Amino acid sequence: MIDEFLIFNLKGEVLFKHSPHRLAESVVNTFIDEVFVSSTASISTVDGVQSCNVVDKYVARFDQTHNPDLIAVCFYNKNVPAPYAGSLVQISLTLFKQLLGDDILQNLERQVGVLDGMDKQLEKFEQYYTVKLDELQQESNQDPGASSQTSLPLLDSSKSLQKNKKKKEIKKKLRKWGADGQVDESGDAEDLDYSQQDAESNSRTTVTEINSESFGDRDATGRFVVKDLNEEIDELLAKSKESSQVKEPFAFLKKITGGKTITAEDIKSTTEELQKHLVKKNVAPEIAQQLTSNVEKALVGSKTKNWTTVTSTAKAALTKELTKILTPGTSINLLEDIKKNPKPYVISVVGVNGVGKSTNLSKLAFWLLQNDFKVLITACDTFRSGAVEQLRVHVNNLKTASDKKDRVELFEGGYGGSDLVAKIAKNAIDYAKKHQFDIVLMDTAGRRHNDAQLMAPLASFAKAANPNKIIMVGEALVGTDSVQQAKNFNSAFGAGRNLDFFIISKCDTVGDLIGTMVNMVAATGIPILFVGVGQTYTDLRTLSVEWAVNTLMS
Ligand SMILES: Nc1nc2c(ncn2[C@@H]2O[C@H](COP(=O)(O)OP(=O)(O)OP(=O)(O)O)[C@@H](O)[C@H]2O)c(=O)[nH]1
Ligand SMILES: [Mg+2]
Repeated sequence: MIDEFLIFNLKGEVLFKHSPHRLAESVVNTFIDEVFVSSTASISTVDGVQSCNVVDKYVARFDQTHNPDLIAVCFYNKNVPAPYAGSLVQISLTLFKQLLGDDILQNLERQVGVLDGMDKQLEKFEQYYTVKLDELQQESNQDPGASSQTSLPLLDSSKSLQKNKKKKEIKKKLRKWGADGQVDESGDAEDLDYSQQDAESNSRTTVTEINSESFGDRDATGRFVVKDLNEEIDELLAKSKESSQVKEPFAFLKKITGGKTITAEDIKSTTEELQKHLVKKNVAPEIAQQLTSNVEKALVGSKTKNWTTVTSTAKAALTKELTKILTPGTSINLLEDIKKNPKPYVISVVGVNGVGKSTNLSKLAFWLLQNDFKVLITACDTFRSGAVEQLRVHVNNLKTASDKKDRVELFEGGYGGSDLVAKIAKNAIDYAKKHQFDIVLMDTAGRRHNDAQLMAPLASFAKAANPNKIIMVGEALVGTDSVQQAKNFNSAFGAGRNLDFFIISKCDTVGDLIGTMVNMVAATGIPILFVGVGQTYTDLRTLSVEWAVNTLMS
């Protein structure tokens, strides 16, 4: 049973496609790559038609023709063989060339679309293809042990020719249709009596299985007769047999291996479109520009696989680029790191005002409590009024929500300046050591990233608390400003100390406009630990890079 049949040209344009079963695009791409681009496929020739294995379970039977240069390929699953695939390829390619070849050459000369103005011929080809496929399938069913050779009418030995002629005669008598498109049985009762044939062939040649509209013409008396169709197909095939055959298989296909060398000009409009697309997704213009210029650098001068267009080549390269950026270069296994290090393990959370620092710190605490750690939450936001009380509420909630009353506590020292922050940080660590806390989570005050005076205390805080990890919370809503936010926070902790992770909060509020995460990671190279997806303690998720990239590219 075939999965897909294609006719395409050297530019990789698909001129005809029939997909009885869904075939993954990757199978076709692998075939193109291994046969025409890298030439790594192991190709054999069976009955004059090439054959190779593709992606474990598929077989491709393929053939080519000159003037115009066309390739036909048929894929089937090894486990469900289609012994007629080679014949289908050969016959269909011949018919396609006979019916459309001259017009394709004319269109090439006129430099218009390859199939422009050829609807009728295509329709006709489709009808013929359907007839032939049906015929080949029936023959194969009747004689499952038959090799592909036996199903090569006209192009093959006189023996198979005779055999097929006989079969065709039966069919010719069969397919007669009245003016109303119904089967015309007048005087044809004998023709339609299949009781003499074996039961199997009977079930396959029942006239009602044939759609009168799918092929053929009405004759002068208004009857819709398929035999004309078969005759025309035979004529076309015979005519083609007389014309010269391709002498050196694949000689002309070598053109395909050369591919198209992509120029800056080719790719410019595509990368501009991709840039606009990224900006619409909330990626900052400078990051979008940086990403697409990486795509340009990677592709200009390279050769396209002819199968793919410059646009899809560029899209694939951008997908790769985004995946590379969002995939953490270092381990983000925080639990493992906590276990490896001496207690208490200190984590501080920083970011601009209102982005969700305290909420996401509480989510982290909930997660750590689930992992049986004893957690001390420290109120190092000594600036904003109500910040300490807010954390107190969170700690009380966590005691109830986690059902681990004795495993989480608040350490607080009131309100005051940055000296107080450093003092609270040190005292909290001492307290944690004394009371065997595994982890100290330090909340900090929100601050504007472009206000040097507000940012300055972060360096002294980092020195006093010496956190194992500094996590910046950035909200997905922010957009373009996220680039500068990430850069400024990353460089706020003094020489030799950077951010360790991001938590991107409020991802539940932006739909597919998730460009902020790309901005922050691309600007700093710091990986994303979690994304926040709501306001409750369980609304924390690890980032699926695949999901994020698909969302950005969609
Ligand atoms: N929808 C949604 N809301 C969130 C998320 N994270 C935090 N919030 C909400 O954002 C608001 C601000 O959260 P906070 O945790 O107080 O933010 P903050 O950064 O600590 O604020 P300051 O301490 O004032 O700088 C609250 O209403 C939170 O419920 C999230 O992932 N999704
Ligand atoms: Mg806060």
